[in-house]
Amino acid sequence: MISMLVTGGCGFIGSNFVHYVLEHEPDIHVINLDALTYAGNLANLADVANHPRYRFVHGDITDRDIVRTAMQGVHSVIHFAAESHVDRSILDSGPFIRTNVLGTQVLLDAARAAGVERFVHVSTDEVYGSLGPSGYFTEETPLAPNSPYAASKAASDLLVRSYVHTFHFPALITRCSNNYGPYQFPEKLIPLFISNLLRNEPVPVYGDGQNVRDWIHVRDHCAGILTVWKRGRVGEIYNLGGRSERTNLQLTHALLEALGKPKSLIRYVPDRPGHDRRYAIDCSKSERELGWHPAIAFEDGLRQTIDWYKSHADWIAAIRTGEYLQYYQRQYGSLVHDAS
Ligand code: NAD
Ligand code: TDX
Repeated sequence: MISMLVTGGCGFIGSNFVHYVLEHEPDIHVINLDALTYAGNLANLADVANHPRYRFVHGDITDRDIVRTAMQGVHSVIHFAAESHVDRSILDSGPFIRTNVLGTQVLLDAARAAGVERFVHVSTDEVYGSLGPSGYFTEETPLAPNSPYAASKAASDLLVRSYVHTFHFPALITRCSNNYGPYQFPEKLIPLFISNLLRNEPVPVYGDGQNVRDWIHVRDHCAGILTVWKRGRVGEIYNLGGRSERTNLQLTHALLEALGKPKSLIRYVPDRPGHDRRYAIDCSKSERELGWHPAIAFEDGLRQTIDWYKSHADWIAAIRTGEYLQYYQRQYGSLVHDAS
């Protein structure tokens, strides 16, 4: 039995990953270290809370004592824990630097001291900056982060790189494009728009809606991370992407159509400051070297995701209270009143 420490397992991708590992890897015992920030939700893992190969540790990755204790006997670390929302990093970058940079450093030191054999650092294509109408991010693309979130992720990537170089620390880095799927917090485009539309509320499209994102189903991302953990080479970076580019407006129209809602629910709102125009991932290295491929077609994945949100009204309702409403008011202002 291998002991795998997953950080941020109560978030969107982390909880999908924990489910994926418990389903597919009978020889892995998962320890989930999560601080339960606004984005962490125990309900995401309620169905496996008593699983014999799963243990939850409530703690912050910047807390050296908690991390040292959680790291005991751990073979591998899969590091998801982060502040993950670009708009929140524009409102206040402090928590992003603390968790994403300092937290990663604390984890690296503890993992090194504990003799961890493999450390997968889960990063993002946003560290590469923004593309024009053509071209793709490869693993060789220079880092050019444009938001405080992206800068904090790039900083953590560079820290990981330095530990590999300086200490021969056995780390690998994944950089993935935009994920979608079950359990995604409804601040991100797809779950925000679905949950608003289910209540016949308007959806806020930033700028001209022509920004492009490359969408990947979260299960394909989880499979990619596990493949990198199994077969990746230490010190390497692996891009993961879905080969599914859509403008935000194309995506919005697809959501409206799938939910049978009118275009009049679209609201064009002021653009996100520093809004990256286009992301598109070249994931051919991961395909060629590791045999991983994104398998879920975007249309199928989107339909399944819409169905999941439709059938999890309680999960959404439990989130759309207190802190969420305050954030929504701060971020979208009058749209809140527009909705009532
Ligand atoms: P999320 O915001 O849904 O979840 C983050 C989780 O980390 C939460 O459970 C939260 O409680 C936990 N956390 C936050 N700060 C913590 C701390 N100090 N100590 C312990 N736990 C803490 O994020 P997500 O969308 O699931 O993203 C997970 C990772 O994947 C992040 O590192 C993100 O940068 C990366 N990533 C995300 C995407 C995407 O499209 N969402 C794409 C590529 C990479
Ligand atoms: O209300 C909105 N209106 C809107 O037009 C929101 C929330 C977003 N958008 C636009 C901005 C982006 O062009 O939609 C696109 C997607 O936005 P987000 O869902 O906020 O994702 P993005 O900023 O692209 O970053 C995501 O992908 C990379 C994740 O949040 C990151 O954690 C990941 O690293």
